[in-house]
Amino acid sequence: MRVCVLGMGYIGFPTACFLAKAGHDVTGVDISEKALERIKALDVDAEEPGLKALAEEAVPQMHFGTKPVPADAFIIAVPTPFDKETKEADLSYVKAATESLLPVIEDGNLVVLESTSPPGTTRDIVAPIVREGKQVLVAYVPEKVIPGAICSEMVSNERVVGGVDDESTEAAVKLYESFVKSKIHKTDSVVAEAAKLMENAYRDTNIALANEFARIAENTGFNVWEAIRLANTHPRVNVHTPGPGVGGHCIPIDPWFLAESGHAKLIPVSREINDSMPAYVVDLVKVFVDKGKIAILGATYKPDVTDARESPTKPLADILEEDGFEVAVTDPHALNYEGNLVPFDDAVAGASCIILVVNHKAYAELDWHEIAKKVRNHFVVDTRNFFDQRALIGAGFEYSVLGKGD
Ligand code: SAJ
Repeated sequence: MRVCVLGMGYIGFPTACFLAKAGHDVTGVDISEKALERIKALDVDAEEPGLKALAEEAVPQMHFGTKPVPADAFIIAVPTPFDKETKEADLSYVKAATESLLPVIEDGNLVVLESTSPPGTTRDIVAPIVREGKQVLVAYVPEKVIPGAICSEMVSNERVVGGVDDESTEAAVKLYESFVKSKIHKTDSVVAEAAKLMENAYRDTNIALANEFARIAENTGFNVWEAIRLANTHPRVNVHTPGPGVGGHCIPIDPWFLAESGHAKLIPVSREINDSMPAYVVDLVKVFVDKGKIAILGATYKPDVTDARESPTKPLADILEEDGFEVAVTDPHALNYEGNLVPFDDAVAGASCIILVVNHKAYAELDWHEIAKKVRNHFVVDTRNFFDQRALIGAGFEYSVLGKGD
């Protein structure tokens, strides 16, 4: 089958590669020439497990261009940013990508939207554009992969396929069956869109609950980590993990696409709780010091990835600076952090307090005796319950752990 994938980002590119590996004739389309040049040069995220090898195998078999070419199936995997003012999805990329198909689309073609979108987008926005005077099949197939395991999850995760009609669903299932090795669930496009958003809203509200438990624990005098561990031994309980806030370009944003309906109460409150965590971490720092230099370890939105989008590190650094602290942020992996990054040794030199924001594997091996010689004051705030407390105490540090009130 000839497949044209629009958007060579973190979903579109590996999807195109897997389709090419499955034997399809694939064209990768992106409006950015630069992005295409990087892909053709196999300059892909080397820290994403398996991506480089996948690219090496698939890219030589693929075609690339800045405009769609005639194909049997089109997959749209472009960003759906979020308007921070209105808290609504910005569908301009989805609309532009859909409209860019008009010069090449033909009767019998399949158009699949993968971009995370508010319920109704495929039926009410994508389908009317491509079906104008044409018999086109249209479906929504949400992406499910987690950064850090994109290449394995793209093949092994169960998928939901929702057509705007049954014929569209069947056509999309056939396409995805060619590379997905797991169960494919059939539904309609609106249910598929809603289910995707519910997955991330579930995670966000659950993390908000964990963060609320952490605050209760600190003020009541118990250890939330131990309490969550024990609560989760119940067969029907899965409390998530507290932390300094929720980052990434999915979980802090997608829940708003459901709240757009105007019928959400819990979702906005959960967002507010999670967004308030950086300020809460600043309060933990102030128990130790009220001025001086603060070293922040970690700028990415989660451990051992390069992506720093929406990471809680930036708001945390901003609040500390507004409060008169000097801030130095360090990270061994971050590629797109909005602020300044410095090497680890520079960050801790002269620091009055060290905050762990991201529990990168590299931070498990820190030599606290060496760090103790470089800092000004021996204080640590661990927001991930990650550090070996005996090592910290042994090196003369005082520390607090978010959620440990015992
Ligand atoms: N976090 C916590 N506590 C937890 C779990 C996560 O504070 O217990 C924080 C992390 O530190 C991070 C943020 O939440 O800052 C988000 O991380 P994540 O690992 O939960 O999720 P993402 O954004 O990397 O990927 C999610 C995934 N969705 C679900 O697990 C339901 C992924 O499968 C989706 O494809 C992706 O969103 C997406 O693109 O929608």
